[in-house]
Amino acid sequence: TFSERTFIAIKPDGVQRGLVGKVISRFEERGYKLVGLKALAPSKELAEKHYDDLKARPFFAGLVNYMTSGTPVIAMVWEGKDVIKQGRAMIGATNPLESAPGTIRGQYCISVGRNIIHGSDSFESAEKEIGLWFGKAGELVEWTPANVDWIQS
Ligand code: YYY
Ligand code: MG
Repeated sequence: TFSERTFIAIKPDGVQRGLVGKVISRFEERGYKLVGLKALAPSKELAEKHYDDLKARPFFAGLVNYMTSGTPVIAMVWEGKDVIKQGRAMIGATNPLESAPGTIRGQYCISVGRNIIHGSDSFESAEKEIGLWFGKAGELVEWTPANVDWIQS
């Protein structure tokens, strides 16, 4: 639907490598609307909750360490038509060696453990992740871009 929202995060490697603007530009230029944005160094508790479904996997501890390196993560909520699925397509496959050229991971990275960006994979995970990262009232903004009729019909 038009008001569908997804959680997108630029991971610490994406921030250190100066890719924040490029990632934001792709979503903006596609026609999606930014409704939440903040920089934060997530706690271990937040990182573990975020990746809760992967806690039995062998890479889990390393993944949490990487996310909680002390370098900030850029946490965002983007809104628009089919943004959950389209966001995943724009990001590319989890393993950057399998991400199509032109996707974010396919253009900017080569290692699954340093794949620079996160995107929600379903409506349920989007709801969970938005609540986890933007749980406080007033952190998300409802607004209407002036060009909305030129992007959505
Ligand atoms: O949603 P996505 O990020 O594309 O992949 P997930 O399967 O949810 O895994 C989350 C995160 O874990 C992935 O972005 C990198 C890391 N990871 C890993 O380090 N090694 C793997 N074999 C699989 C995933
Ligand atoms: Mg995932």
